[in-house]
Amino acid sequence: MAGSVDESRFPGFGGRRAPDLFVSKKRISKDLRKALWRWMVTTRQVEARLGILYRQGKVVGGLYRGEGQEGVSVGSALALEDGDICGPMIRDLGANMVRGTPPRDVFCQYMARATGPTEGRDCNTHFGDHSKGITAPISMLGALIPVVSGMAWAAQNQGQKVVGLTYIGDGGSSTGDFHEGLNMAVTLNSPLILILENNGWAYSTPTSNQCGNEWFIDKAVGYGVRGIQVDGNCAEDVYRAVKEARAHAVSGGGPVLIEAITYRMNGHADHDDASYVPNELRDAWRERDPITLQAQMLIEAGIATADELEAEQQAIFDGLKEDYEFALNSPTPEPVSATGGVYFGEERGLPDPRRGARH
Ligand SMILES: Cc1ncc(C[n+]2csc(CCOP(=O)(O)OP(=O)(O)O)c2C)c(N)n1
Ligand SMILES: [Mg+2]
Repeated sequence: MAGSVDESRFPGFGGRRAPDLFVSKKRISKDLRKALWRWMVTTRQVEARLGILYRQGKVVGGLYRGEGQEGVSVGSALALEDGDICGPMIRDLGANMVRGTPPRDVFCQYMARATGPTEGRDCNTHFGDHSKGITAPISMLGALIPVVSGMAWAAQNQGQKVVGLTYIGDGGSSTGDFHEGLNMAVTLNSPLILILENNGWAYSTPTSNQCGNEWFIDKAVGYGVRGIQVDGNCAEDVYRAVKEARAHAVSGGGPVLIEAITYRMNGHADHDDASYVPNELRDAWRERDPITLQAQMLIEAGIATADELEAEQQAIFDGLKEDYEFALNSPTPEPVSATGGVYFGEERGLPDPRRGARH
């Protein structure tokens, strides 16, 4: 049995055996190491701007952020290849954007504009684009697992060498759909990669109150699937772990469950002040911010200087202005269009305002 958890690396996760972390020395190109940092910064900044818009009353509905978990969402999505299917959940805006959703669409979506991906029909995370291989999240936790698994299995049956990647939280892994989805995936030998984002909390419920496993990777044994455990705040390790899982799944090895140990740096959503999370725990995790860790690695490797990263961060910040202003200046949908577009190929009640602008 391994020793106990290194509390300085995984604050709050003590009292169990040390995680059996995935380690690989596979080389990652300089460009990719930089891209990991850039996508994490972009994700953080889009969400920060959404936070401001939320407080101004401009966001319609809730705002669920993935702050602190960008290493998981960005690192995993960047490891996918053309044709792969990705089904992000609420903490995975980074994956959604890496797969091709532009920030402008994200702002339009959250402000329920007619110019957004759902044209104002949904107001937060429930959007996707099959042409980019993005499957929209399903609110019922766990329900996306059998869907993405089925899509990946269908693609495999058509001879495609692709995987389906989706995500679940520690809390969501206690649902029936998690069990049924993973069980179905393994019996079908579906090329599914399921990332279990273990951030210690399911809303205000700590892990110890809803699951008896020491680590969630232990569930992989129960279902007979390959399990990989990774430091979710190291985007490069997440990237390597997903590459490894991808190779396993496309070569017919079946599904892989990856437990990414990470932390939720905000409340469940912006309406939750997370007063139940001890401040010292959040502060300790701030020391392991995935963006700071990646920046340190880039600087130490001589890939970028602190000044260069600072300037690039500012450029990303400035670049988003045009996107959220576009959304702010976009119309909300015409009420008469609400009943249109329900069935495939059906005309909408009014001309689609995006068509003129985009097609
Ligand atoms: C089946 C189901 N039960 C409850 C909810 C309400 N709900 C949404 S998110 C959430 C907490 C999820 O926690 P976890 O799975 O750990 O993900 P995290 O929010 O930590 O990323 C709950 C209870 C839901 N959407 N679906
Ligand atoms: Mg959780």
